[in-house]
Amino acid sequence: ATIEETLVLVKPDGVQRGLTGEVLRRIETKGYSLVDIRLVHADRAILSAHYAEHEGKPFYEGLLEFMQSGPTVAIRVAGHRVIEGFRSLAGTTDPTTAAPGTIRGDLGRDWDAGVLLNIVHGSDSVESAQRELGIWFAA
Ligand code: DAT
Ligand code: MG
Repeated sequence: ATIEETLVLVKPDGVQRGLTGEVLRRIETKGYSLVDIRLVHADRAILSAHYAEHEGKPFYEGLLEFMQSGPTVAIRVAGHRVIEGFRSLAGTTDPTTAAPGTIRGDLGRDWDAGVLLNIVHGSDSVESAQRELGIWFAA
């Protein structure tokens, strides 16, 4: 079977802008299932685990600081090929050039914040999804 689970985050910019419902609406109208959801004010330990692959990059410290600036909504989402499918709904990383019709393309823009504020995160592989779900939905 190709039913997968992925981690979606509505990042602090999305929560602060009141876009949580809009992101949930897009996930639900696409036909994916919400399995679990929680509001997390992430600390550095969670974020350094989540973003381990980016450690040392120029935007890393700004990214961790921004992600601690307010609550994040973490969502466990299930569906057929949902990992790839949610990445497609989200659009590409830079919200200025993300395609219209996508979450980032429709709702995001560049804010000159030292880090790209792009509203959502979606896991990029089965391995990433399992690893990230363990971080955000740890007991
Ligand atoms: P994605 O979130 O599309 O998977 P990523 O994993 O490469 O992108 O990067 C994680 C986050 O870091 C991304 O959502 C926003 C920020 N970021 C990535 N590349 C950046 C860059 N060149 N400048 C500023 N922020 C960046
Ligand atoms: Mg990524």
